[in-house]
Amino acid sequence: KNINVRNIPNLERAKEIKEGNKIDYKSNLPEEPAHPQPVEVRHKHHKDSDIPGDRGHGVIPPPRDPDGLGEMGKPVRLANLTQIQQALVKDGWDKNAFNQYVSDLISLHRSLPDVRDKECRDNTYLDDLPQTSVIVCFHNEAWSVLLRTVHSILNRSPPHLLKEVILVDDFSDIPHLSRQLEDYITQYPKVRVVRARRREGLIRCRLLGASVATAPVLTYLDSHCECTEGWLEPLLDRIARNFTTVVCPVIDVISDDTFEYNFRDSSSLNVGGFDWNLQFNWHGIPDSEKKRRKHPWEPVWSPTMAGGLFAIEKNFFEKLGTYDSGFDIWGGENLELSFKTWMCHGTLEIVPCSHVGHIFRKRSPYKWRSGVNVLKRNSVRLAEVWLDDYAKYYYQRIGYDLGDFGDVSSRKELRKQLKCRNFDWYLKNVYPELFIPGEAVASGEVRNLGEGSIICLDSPARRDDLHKPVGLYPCHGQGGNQFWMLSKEGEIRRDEACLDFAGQDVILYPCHGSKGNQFWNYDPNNHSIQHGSSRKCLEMARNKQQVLMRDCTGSYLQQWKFQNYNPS
Ligand code: UD2
Ligand code: MN
Repeated sequence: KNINVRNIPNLERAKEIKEGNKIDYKSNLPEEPAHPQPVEVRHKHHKDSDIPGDRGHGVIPPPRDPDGLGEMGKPVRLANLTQIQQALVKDGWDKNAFNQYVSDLISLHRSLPDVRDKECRDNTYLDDLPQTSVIVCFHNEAWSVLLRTVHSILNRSPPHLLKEVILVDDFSDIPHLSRQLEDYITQYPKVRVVRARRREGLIRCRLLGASVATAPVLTYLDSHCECTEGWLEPLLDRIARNFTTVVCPVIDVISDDTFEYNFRDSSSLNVGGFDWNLQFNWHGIPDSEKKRRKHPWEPVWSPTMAGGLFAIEKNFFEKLGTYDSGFDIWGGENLELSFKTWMCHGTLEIVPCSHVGHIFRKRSPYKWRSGVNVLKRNSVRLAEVWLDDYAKYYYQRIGYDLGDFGDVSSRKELRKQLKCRNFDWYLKNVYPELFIPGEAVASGEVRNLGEGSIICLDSPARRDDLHKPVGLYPCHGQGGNQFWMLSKEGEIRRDEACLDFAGQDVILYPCHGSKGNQFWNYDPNNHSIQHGSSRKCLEMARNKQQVLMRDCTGSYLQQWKFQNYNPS
């Protein structure tokens, strides 16, 4: 077997690999809290060879109409709906946060375009790729969306590489997902349903799936995905070459409204990052990565993963301590696995030859636990265990209110046993692009100094809509939209977004690092904030809502104070 030794941290490990690649990772692991026992649904057993259709995985699908709605990933736009239909459309949106009515009109076996770069079709992969168990967790997923996920896996995975599809039901309470689902999948011997006995949340659900999986590689997908041709082989190939590589497909966008399949070509690929709210985000491939790779279709190193779609060698996942099972419902687990992978001697990659579509929703349609801020609790656990001293930047964002985050001692122990590198190493080597708040010259709110003024610089803009002008709002002392950082380079930043003035409004714009419209000079003596290229000064409008850019006058309307100012 062709093993790439680039990532092997020490001799001992290299020796273990030589001796047959069989490492008993489990024996050095701390005890995990017990996972609830799954209830498994069994079905009649067929031999694989008995079953035609769906690429040898089950019954022959009904003939597909090549001009049918949504075929080839085309958008479905409905017009002239009756009132009843309109009510159904609304109901579908309410229940799922996507247009279920449209999904129900599209074949469960619909065709998709082959979106890969041409080179990907010609690539050859290792002959002896490992098999995989595909694990799909769902909670109250729409029938057509869930089953289209399943059929896209069956249809577009080479039969010899797909060991099984494990559907893990996270205690859904809509009827079609019980008996009807069991009856339906008896036609497909590779598909198994496992049910959680109480609401576990997606993280423990994924662990439940892993605990019953039988293939050496685990592949996780969300329950509203569609796999495209050739998605699986390039993922397994990377793991076969180096079992410490964790791989993600390119995540294409299935429209939540029309179900159009929109793909990203490898020239506009993004990698994953995060900000100090510990929120995942996407950004362009850094120059160092562009240089390291010879072709756009080659795997690209990514500091983090989005979380839902990835493949990992099962033993390596276990070695890394899987997920922190103290994480509830949703969130944080993607960063945990990303940090661990890099810090504990693995590699995280996005594989441009592998494309899987996902329905991105604008809100979460299901119930969360009431009375607890689940995401914050998960993030605090993450910060406590993996961020070392850098945890303070996250704590600053949540007002140092850590809340009850439970016991993390076994996770800290795990990190110690694995001899993982520290977070400082990770930031310097894996994610040097990230702005470190401690390097800011000034931070906090930016308050106007006019007499009796309690007005602060404020921007509600989010990463995906940065174009709203930056404005003013009564100071609230909560950070958030009023939290700013002045960098040594003269940027006024909110994480990766920078205050930018191009002659019109003052807006937030992705930081580009080349000064120009993003260069500001703060003078702590006369309290002016002067813009570099235009030489104008930031001014409070008399309505105390907008900011203006005017010739510098020294007027109190142009006087500002950063909450913390510590030049070094
Ligand atoms: C993203 C990830 C998702 C997960 C999450 C952070 C992608 C494309 N998606 O959010 O996989 O990493 O970030 O935690 O990378 N589910 C359950 N039980 C629950 C809640 C959810 O089984 O209590 C299932 C749900 O049906 C879905 C999956 O978990 O299949 C992910 O949930 P989501 O689709 O709401 O998350 P998403 O895509 O917004
Ligand atoms: Mn999802």
